[in-house]
Amino acid sequence: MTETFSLADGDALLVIDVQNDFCPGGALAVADGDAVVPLINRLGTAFPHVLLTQDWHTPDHSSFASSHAAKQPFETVPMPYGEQTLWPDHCVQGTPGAAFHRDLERTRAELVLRKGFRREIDSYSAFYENDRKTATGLTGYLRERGISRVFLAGLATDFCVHFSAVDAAREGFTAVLIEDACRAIDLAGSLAAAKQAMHDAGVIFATSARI
Ligand code: VGL
Ligand code: ZN
Repeated sequence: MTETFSLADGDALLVIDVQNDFCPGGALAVADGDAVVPLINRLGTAFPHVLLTQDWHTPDHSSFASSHAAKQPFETVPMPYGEQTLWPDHCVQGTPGAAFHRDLERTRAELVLRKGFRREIDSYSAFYENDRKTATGLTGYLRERGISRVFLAGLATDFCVHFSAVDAAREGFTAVLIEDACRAIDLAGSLAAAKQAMHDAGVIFATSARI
């Protein structure tokens, strides 16, 4: 049975990384990534709060394979904070690839949260950087604005959406993944692992038609 949701004042739509580089033609294109845009635009009209995140890396970011000698994208390297997957250069600050998809409705967005902007550390989650300790401030923002339930949509299901959803639940928010409004990279089973981790963290799985 799929749950139906009625929205209230404390509900926010958290739109993760709907940027050109994650859409077809982009540097780290997610298959069918742009298909989330009309769904998110429709959902955005129904929510009292809409928040966007933007992956926002320095040109020499340590999560880029190009910053490491003899490393290829999708290999991993040990970092002081743990194992880091290396990516093609993407979402470089101020470039067209880092811009939001042109059709993404953002007029009503009350917050644009940038992440991954420090060279030494990546940030998949909208709440904590990849050391899992450095806070972005989003928890405080949500609490101070009286938001208690966070619905997540965007790119990519198995990385930034996944880590954001798990952290939202850990921070004590009700976290709802809008599955059909997300698309995955699916690197070596990462989608199945992400779904398991979200399930284990208590994230609720939903579809946009029920909201
Ligand atoms: C993402 C890999 C690298 C994402 C961001 O938005 O899921 N994935 N940077
Ligand atoms: Zn990134």
